[in-house]
Amino acid sequence: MKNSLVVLLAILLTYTNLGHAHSPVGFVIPKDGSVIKDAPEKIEIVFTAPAKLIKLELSRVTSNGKSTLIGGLLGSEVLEAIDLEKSHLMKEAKRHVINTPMLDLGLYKTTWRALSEDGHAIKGEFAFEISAEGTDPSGAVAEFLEGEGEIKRVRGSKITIKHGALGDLMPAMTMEYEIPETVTAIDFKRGDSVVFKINKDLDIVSIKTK
Ligand SMILES: [Cu+2]
Repeated sequence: MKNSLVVLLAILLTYTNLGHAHSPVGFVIPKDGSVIKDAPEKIEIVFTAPAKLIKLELSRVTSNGKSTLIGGLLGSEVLEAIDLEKSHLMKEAKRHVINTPMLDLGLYKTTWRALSEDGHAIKGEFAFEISAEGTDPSGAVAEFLEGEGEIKRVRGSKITIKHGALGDLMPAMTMEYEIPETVTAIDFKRGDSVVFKINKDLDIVSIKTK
């Protein structure tokens, strides 16, 4: 347990996002850095705008016997690839759900590459641990994510919101959302404080000014 936590920490220090402000990722499940008790049945990567996954690797991180914090930082961990179906690749979507085979206890690292709508290559990694002592949820805890924010821009049917953390999944960030048909864009303007709710496809299901 202690050893794997050290490795997990090392991985997190190495791979954690450098900042969330312009992150192409809304959230991942299991959450980066989470220690969960039950093996997840699927992995989810949810982008803030449609993107095509072009590569996804899930690996179990095993100790090479001399793994230390420094060893981890130098990348001396041994990776054992987990076979994943390939059907999720090359589909343009915000939300990507990938079924996982039965996963044993252990530390896992997910590495992905994707192409954004405008053709930019984006990539990222996240890690989680399945442990008998885990207490984090292995899936999403709620169907909707709620939060508060400030409107930065309204453009056609799109609205850019600088928001705080949404639920326990999405960190604070500024991102663009589609305004649902049931809401009139006219009702919103730059600078408005709003409370809103999104589903896991990152569609706004309700929004109102505070
Ligand atoms: Cu967001």
